[in-house]
Parts: sequence; C-alpha cells; structure tokens
Amino acid sequence: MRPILLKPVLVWILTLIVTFTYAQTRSETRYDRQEVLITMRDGIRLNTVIFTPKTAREPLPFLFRRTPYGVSKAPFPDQSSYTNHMADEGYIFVAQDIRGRYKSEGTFEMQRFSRDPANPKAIDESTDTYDTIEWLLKNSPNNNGKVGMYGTSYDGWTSVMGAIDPHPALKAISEHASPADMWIGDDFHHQGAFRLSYGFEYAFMEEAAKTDTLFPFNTYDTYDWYLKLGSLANVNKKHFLGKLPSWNDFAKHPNYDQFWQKQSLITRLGKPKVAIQNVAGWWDQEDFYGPIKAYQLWEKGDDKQQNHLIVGPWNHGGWAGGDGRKLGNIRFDTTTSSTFRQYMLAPWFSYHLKGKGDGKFAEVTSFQTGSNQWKTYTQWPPAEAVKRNLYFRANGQLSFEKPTDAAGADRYVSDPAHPVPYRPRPIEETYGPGSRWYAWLTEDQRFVHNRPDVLAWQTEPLTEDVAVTGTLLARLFAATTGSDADWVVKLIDVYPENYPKEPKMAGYQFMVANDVLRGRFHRSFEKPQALQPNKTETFTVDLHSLDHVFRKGHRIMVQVQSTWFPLIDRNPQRYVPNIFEASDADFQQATHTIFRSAAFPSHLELSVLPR
Ligand code: PG9
Repeated sequence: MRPILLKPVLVWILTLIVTFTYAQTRSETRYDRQEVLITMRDGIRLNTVIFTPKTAREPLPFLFRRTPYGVSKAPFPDQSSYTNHMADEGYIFVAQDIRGRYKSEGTFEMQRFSRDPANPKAIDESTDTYDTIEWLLKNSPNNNGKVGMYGTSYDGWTSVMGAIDPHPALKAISEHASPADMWIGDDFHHQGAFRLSYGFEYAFMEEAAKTDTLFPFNTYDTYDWYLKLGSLANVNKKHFLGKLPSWNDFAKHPNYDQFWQKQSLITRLGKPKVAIQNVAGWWDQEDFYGPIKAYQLWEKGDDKQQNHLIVGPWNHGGWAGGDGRKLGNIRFDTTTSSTFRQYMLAPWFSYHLKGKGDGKFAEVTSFQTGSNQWKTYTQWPPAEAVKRNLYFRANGQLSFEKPTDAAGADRYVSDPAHPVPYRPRPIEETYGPGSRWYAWLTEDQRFVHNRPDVLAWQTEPLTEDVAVTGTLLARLFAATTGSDADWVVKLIDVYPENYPKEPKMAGYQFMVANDVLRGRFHRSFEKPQALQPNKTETFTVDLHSLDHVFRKGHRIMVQVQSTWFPLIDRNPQRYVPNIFEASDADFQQATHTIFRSAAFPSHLELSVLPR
C-alpha cells in the first residue's frame, strides 16, 4: 500500500474502532443482559435472553419474540434497526429459542400442531408462550404486567400461536409474514405445487442439526444439481435417508389432507383475543399469502375492531431493516420500511402496552406501488374496486374486450428435461453465499420472454392509469396432451421503451403478481385427478392480492409457463398418484394449449379501482 494512503486508512480504522466501542458501551450501559433457562409445565427448559433497560423511570412492558433461529447472538435492541424505535421508548426485550432449537431442551417440530384440549398435560407453542410470560411477570422486576409479541416469518407464526390461547398479560402482537397455510400458499407448496428448493433446503437447515445448517451442494448453480437429482424419490434414497421429519411429511402428504389442514391457520384462528397487526410484503418470496390470509381469518370474528393489516413493497423481512426506498431494481420514491417501523410498529405497541397515543390505527394500510403512495382502506379487498376481465387475444394481445372468435388458441411444448429457470442462473443456494433469492420476485422477466415454452400476451401502451387493487386470479381454459400439468401465471408491468425517469428501466418486465396451480388439483385440493389428454378444462390460478397502478404508457403483460425450476418441482406430466414416488421414466414432454376463443376465453379477473 502506498504511504500516502496509509493515513486516511488508519483514521478510518480508528473511527471504526471508536464507533464500535461506543455503540457497545452505550448498549451495555443501557441494558442488563441475562440468559436464563425457563422451565415449562412439562419440565422442558427453554433458553431465553432478557434485555432490561438499566435506567427505567417507570415499570416497563415486555416485547417478546420466539424463534427457531437462535437467540444467544441477538443484538442489543437499540442496535437492531428492527427494534431501535421501540428501544428508545423503553421495553424489556425478551427472545427465546423454541423447543429443540439451539440452547433449548426438548424436540423441535416444524410448526407444531395445536395440542389436544382434552389432554391437560399436552404442550404446544401456545403453552410455551403462556408459561414463559407467567415466569417473566414473576421474575423480571419492574415490569408493568403487559406483554407484546412480534417477529418475522417463523417468529411471526410463534406470535400468532401465542395469541390463539393467550396469557391474560399478552395484549398485542405484530406478526410479520406468518405463514398461514404451507400447502396452499406459503413456504412449502403453492396450490399443490411443491416448492422444491425451499422445502428441501429448509428441511435440511432446521432438521439436520439443532442449529441452522446449509446443505452441502456440490455445484454453485443449484439448477444443475436439482435437475441431476431426477425423481424426488432420490432425495431420501441418496441424501436424507429418511431422517428429516419434514421431508418425510412432504413425501407422505402430497395432497391437501388432514395433516396440512391441521397445521393451517384456517383451522386454528377464530375470534381475535388480543390486538393484532398483520404485516405483509408485496414481494415476499416466502410467506406473502400467510399474513393476508391470517388477517382475513381473524377479520371474520373481529367484533372489537382489533385486527389490522399493513402491506408494503417489501421482500421477506424487508420491513425489519433499511429504509425501503427500493427493492432489487424497483424504486419506490420514498422510504417505506423505516416509515413502517417508526410510524406504524412503534406506535402500535406504545398504545397497547403503554397507553400512549390515540389508538387510531387504519383498518388496512397499503403501499400502492406504481403511484408509490401509502393508502388506507376500510377493508381488504376494498369494496370500491370493481371486477374487470383482461382477455388473452390473438397475436399475443391482451385486452379488456372479450374475444368473439369461434376458435383461437396458443400452444407450447413443456419439457421437464429442460425446465424454465425461475430466476436468472446461477441459482445460488437459497440462503447460501451470494444468493439472489431475496429479491428474485422483482427480476426483469425478459430473461425468459420469448422462450418457446413461455407464452406472453400484452396490451397496447395504456392510455390512462389502471389501479389494480384487491384480489385477482387467472382463469385458464387449457388442455394438455399429457395427463397432468402445472400452470404458472405471471402478471407483469412492462415499462415504456422510452423511460427518461430511469433509462435503464426502459422495457423492464416487472412481475407484480404470480402463482402456480398443479393441474391435478383443479377440481379439488383434497382429491387430485388425472387430466384427460386433450380435453379442455378450466384452471383457476389464484393470484391473491395486489395494489399496483399500471401507469399510462406502460403495458400490462401476462406470461404463462409450466415449469419454474427449481422453485417448483417438475410435474412429470404423466399422472402418478404421488409425484414424490414418480420414477424418472414418468417424466415426459407434453404440448399445452391455452384457448382464447369466445367459448373458452382465458383471462385474468382483476379488481380495478374506479378513477
Ligand atoms: N420462511 C421461513 C419459515 C417460516 C415458517 C416455517 C418454515 C419456514 C422463515 O423465514 O422463518
């Protein structure tokens, strides 16, 4: 290094050391940190970290988080952007390893079922929450007798579990991306299609050891690895050897049976018993379905107006850090995540646990993308939105006008041996080094546009803004030469070719909604059926919710494809009762036809806000 550079570098290193030491001292003087084992009703002890402010002038409430991801290294609350606003207001922060994870005793069960109420000795995540709160109230001095729970994803789900059968001291939760149903729309399946890369890697990460462990792939591009794996039967034969309970459950329960229904929030949530803030991200690559579904389920019994929904332009966990001005290549013109933490999350707990503020929380708060503005609604989906169909037409056109043609169809060959990658390769291990998993939903879809096995239809440039706000779905009239098929539908905002605001975004294909349906489940999620070759059927692909303005000059595009690999396992396209047991010989090419005629008008059903 040249000596001239040495001085600034030394100054920089010194500044870093001073800042770090100052931050450490600041926290160490602000908090007492205690790590204790708390005994549950069945004698199992759970490792718990308690941060107590040293200089509290009044009794403080608890903010409690329960997690499978390890708490011993949890940052001081004022050093984590997730909690620093709340830290400034004064809480006792508590974080706990759930059963069987990290330093807690007992056995880990992936999303443990709720206990049998007839068995007074039974335990579940709800009783563990209850027992811990009971202990905290008695053993943590200077508390005000009130508890709030919060957390992202698994930790959001444990907050929901705490709220099902709550300790009376639990007053409010803020659940962020809690999964609601692992078969219908969250981490492990979407509408029956198995989320291979996530299911495989997460089962290994949580169940191969007591602490998080990455699967040792021998290729950087996991696309290759999963393709070479062949049939899913090879997973247990060659890798997991029947030792991972979650993988065994995936393989044993390919349909929406009792197992998934019992695990789902659909069968667990009733009337809200505490105040509930549900938080979702529009581009959450893991659990977008969950928090909106949880809101809708609780809403049915919400006679005290305790249940609320917030959706922002975030990926999984995007609300917890950064300022949220952008995600991947997409800019939102303003801060979103820091706005949430300061003006929605901190006031929520401040009101419910400290009695501060007016307690006026909007029923639904949404960051509407495209217009890039925060909006509030009195319900979700908003009642003012009207249904409008957008039809697939000849020559790759998409139009609000229904086709009148007697015949009309587009075709493609889907080949499980050459599946369409779900994001640009290399597809790094989900949570591995350099992974681009986190913002993949915002990737420019031109990377697959014009592949022969990806069909596209698009509108002319819009002459006025179109605000799609509410629920939406795709209705495909389609047939296959095989006896099963997956249908992936992607709704895309195509930026204008001339885009002076941000020239590199010209022509960008920004996916604003998407999902997949495994064809065999088109009549019933519980009882799959083989498709009859060449018979036209109706396939309804739920695209869930959206709040996005397609701006004047942009186009609306739909893409349809039948592989999305290795996000989704490959459908053999020859019906076998359980795809986890398919043989390599069952995988076959098939030609799929999407109809766009008067009798079979494939379309999207959108909710559009009147202008
Ligand atoms: N998406 C993760 C998860 C939650 C619940 C069950 C399984 C996986 C997570 O981020 O915690």
